[in-house]
Amino acid sequence: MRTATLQLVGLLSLFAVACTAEETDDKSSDGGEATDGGAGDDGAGEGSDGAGPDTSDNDGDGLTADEEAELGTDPEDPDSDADGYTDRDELTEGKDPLDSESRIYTGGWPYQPDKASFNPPAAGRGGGGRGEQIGEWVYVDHFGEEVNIYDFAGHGKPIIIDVSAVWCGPCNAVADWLSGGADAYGLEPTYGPLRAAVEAGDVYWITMLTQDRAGGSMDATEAGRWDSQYFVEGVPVLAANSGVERELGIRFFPSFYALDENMVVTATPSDANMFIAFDIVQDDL
Ligand SMILES: [Ca+2]
Ligand SMILES: [Ca+2]
Ligand SMILES: [Ca+2]
Repeated sequence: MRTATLQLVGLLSLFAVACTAEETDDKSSDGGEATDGGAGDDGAGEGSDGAGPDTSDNDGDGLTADEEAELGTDPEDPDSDADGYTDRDELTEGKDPLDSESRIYTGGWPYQPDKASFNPPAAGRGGGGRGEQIGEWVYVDHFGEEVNIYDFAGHGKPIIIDVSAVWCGPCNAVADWLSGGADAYGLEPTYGPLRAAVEAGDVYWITMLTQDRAGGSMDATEAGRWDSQYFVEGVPVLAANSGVERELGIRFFPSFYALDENMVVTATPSDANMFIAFDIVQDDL
């Protein structure tokens, strides 16, 4: 990693002239309402005739054999429609476990049914510093759906949060590299393994765009433009506006944070090395 660090010194001089996160006083942040998933459906499977209730759960999806029989879902498959979400989780979120077009997130982001167990601080109340847990942010993604970032918790995977702005050239350059396009800053020789891990879904990467091309508020349409331009499978582009920017104390764009699966910050960028998060996550792969 020493050579990597040296290479970065060259990179950083490029970034030094880059983007300063202006303290725009943008009040339109759409602070997170904690969506804690609709009313749980634990409806007891109504008596199967004859032999008594079958409460077995062979596929471990949280539904009993009787419940699955009633629903028509597969008692031997936790995800009957193979859309990436378990039968039980789909029911909890009001989705159809027998229709792959009906899913918790159109984008296929991970889902955490027990967000409360992480005791997430309210959005904006996280410390944002190393060792501290970040707040429970809910932002609209490029599909126009609200995404709770605690859905990325508890899957045993590290998370990189990329706080960027549409107007920021270096942000675009890094996104271009991540999507397999041009590599203006020569990141690939050092961070190719990280990029591959993001592509493989072994590292969750969350792009949070805080400002649009003109420094104004983001929306789903703007996020969609970014996603089309820099598409990476499994990477949500969130219209984050300036809320998370304030919580994390961001001073420049792009700013990369590494989080562990408990949403505790393990790396923050510094003036000397904005890619510390990349190093921390990649060294652990
Ligand atoms: Ca099932
Ligand atoms: Ca499913
Ligand atoms: Ca479904």
